[in-house]
Amino acid sequence: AAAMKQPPKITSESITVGGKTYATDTFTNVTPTILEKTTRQLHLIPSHPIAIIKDLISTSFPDFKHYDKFSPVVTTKENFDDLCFSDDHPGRAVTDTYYLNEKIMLRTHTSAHQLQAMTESDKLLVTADVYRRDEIDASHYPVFHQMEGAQLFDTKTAVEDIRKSIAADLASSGASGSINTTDTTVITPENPKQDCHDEAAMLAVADHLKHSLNMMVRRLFAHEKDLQVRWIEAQFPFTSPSWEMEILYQGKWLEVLGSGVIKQDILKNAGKPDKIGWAFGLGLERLALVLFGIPDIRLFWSQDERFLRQFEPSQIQKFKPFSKYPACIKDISFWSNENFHENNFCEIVRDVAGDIAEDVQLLDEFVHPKTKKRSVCYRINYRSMDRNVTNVEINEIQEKLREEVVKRLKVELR
Ligand code: FA5
Ligand code: MG
Repeated sequence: AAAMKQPPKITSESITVGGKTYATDTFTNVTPTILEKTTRQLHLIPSHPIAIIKDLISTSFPDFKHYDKFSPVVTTKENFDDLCFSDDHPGRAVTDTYYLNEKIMLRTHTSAHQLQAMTESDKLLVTADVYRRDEIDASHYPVFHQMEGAQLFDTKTAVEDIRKSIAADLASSGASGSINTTDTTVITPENPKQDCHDEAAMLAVADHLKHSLNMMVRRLFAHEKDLQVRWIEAQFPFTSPSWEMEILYQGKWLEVLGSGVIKQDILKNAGKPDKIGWAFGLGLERLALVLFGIPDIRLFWSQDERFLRQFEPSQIQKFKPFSKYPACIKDISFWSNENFHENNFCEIVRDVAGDIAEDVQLLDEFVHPKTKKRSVCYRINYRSMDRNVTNVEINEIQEKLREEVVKRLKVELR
């Protein structure tokens, strides 16, 4: 963790992060703005909303080993291959993932540490910052935080062990009826049982997974009298069957986590072929936005005392908005080309403007009738969370953006 605090260095030949140096190549697409985020470690600041949620959730898993200091720099083997991602899985694309080089990347999920943690523990949590190239708006940010959880059981005794464990939990927690889930696990051809699994053991593991996570959200949302939760079928390369949990919040179903029965190949690779288990990965920002009433995901990264001073360790309290500084809006139009990808454009915006870029919207596009060239126009909303931005300053950023867009995307400005 201390190593992660050292400022990253980036040159055309190499990247140094967390005290280690990696050679760059044609895959390299991390930027200084992104690498800087690796030093922040919000989940390790006790009075930060991300860490508060992390601590509250972990009280629902008292005897789990909690790993929260893994480096964000992982191999493509750890992030993808070990988790049964196919070679052509879209998550591997350079448009979606930050690469230091062909084999080294910033983790896109905490599942990248599943295998290592499972070789050591049968009950584990992993909390970490994760990185994904993405669009820009109030609910998307290229860095967010996940908590992974997994629990393994002896295959032979799983059914009996789980029955006892759920009964004990229900007895000690009093009523079980205050959560509204009418869920029985149904196995469908799209969401199958693994051939190697005994059906009764698999169903018991699925029950234990849903039971454990229902208890966790019920604790977290203790103040919501009739919290609505539902489980829907999902698909992940590393679990089968798989589900997502959604909670009803202000009239909308909000996806909170992905989960499922761990692929047996992963347990074999972890040296635990005689175990069966579940895993989940949840988004801490999603829960923090809802529980603290935080309106913009960029606020988590604010260094403004008016934000940071509001929170105390282990306590959920509603965020009190402070006045927003005015926005400055600029448009940019250019002729795009076949290689153009919106995420690459957004990356340049982040790189030249940093957190001042609040929102990027495609305003207009058309194809020239004669030349067949495609023209796009993007509107960028610039606003600081911490101070007033001047028009002069934004004009400079916009000018720099225009230069970089031409240089890096090889497009023609209009
Ligand atoms: C995963 O990342 C899987 N690794 C989860 C998993 C773990 C499944 C173990 C099975 C077993 P997904 O991409 O859906 O799945 O992300 C998981 C959660 O992270 C989401 O439910 C959401 O809460 C959060 N999340 C995903 N994308 C974002 C984003 N752009 N911003 C904030 N939170 C996000
Ligand atoms: Mg998902």
